[in-house]
Amino acid sequence: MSKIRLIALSLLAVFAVAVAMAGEKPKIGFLVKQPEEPWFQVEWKFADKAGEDLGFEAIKIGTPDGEKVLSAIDNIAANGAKGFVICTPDVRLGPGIMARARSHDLKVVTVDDRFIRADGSYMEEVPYVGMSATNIGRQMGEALMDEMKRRDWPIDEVRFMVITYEELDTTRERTDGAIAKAIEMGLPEDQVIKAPIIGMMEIPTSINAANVVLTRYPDVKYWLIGGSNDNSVLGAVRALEGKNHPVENAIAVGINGTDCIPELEKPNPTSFYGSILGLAGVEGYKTAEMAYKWAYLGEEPPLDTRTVGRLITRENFRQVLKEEGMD
Ligand code: FCA
Repeated sequence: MSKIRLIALSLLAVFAVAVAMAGEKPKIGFLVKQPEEPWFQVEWKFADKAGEDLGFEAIKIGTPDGEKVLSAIDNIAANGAKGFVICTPDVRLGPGIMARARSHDLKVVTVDDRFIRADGSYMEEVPYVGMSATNIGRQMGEALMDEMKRRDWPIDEVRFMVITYEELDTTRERTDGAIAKAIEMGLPEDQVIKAPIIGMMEIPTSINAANVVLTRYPDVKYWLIGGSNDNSVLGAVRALEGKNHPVENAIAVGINGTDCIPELEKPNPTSFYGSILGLAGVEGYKTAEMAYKWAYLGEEPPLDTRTVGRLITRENFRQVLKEEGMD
């Protein structure tokens, strides 16, 4: 073989390896339980942003049940991913998810909903990023009570309906925090009425939960409404509308701040006063970055990272979303 041909061939080989390597972009999965919920869409958007900044690809898969989670894990492993972020559809799937991840040697970072073991204890060994739930709940309670006081409602004619989802620790801590804060700020404890959601946390299930309470308490004049997230609270607002409750005689505050934007944009105010905006963008970016750096660079993430919230209302939401880079 001529020298020139040999050099040409080896250059070609080097080129081929370079092309193959360039094609093998690092990959991580990003699995979420409710892909239709804007909260999770924001997380995905910012996971992509982290990928652009740091040079990896986020494979985004909606996984509304356990079977879908397991097949998604197999899928991303077959696609060459070395780790994933997950908001699980059921926290009790934690041990099973970890076993499947281990079988493919994948690193796992959890977001929003923390894995629990069969005995209900947290799987603290699995890195977690989520809301500072009690504090965010307390902010919701405070916003409701502040606005109630501003409107000068007679306290004995007020009831606080709380749309709960107590199966999930993060949402139970939020509603417990809201109730505790409202009581601290002067609401009598026996004026708190819980409305538990049966099934998934969605607007229709929340309408049902609220309707049970509204049917039992048809004569309440003033309602404060809080709940586990925006959709829980939006459902209760729709239920009040269904009963023709005067819009100005209810104050509703949600949590997430991502799923209520169309509500705040409505030309005529509804009873939905505001929401505690959580940092979906930061959570999406951070968890994707953590999974990537752990799986590809060997950097272990912290085990427990908490994010804060901020009240948004019709008056300030555009400005706050801009400040948080979420507009
Ligand atoms: C849970 C809720 C979501 C969001 C998230 C931070 O997963 O279901 O709506 O509030 O926590």
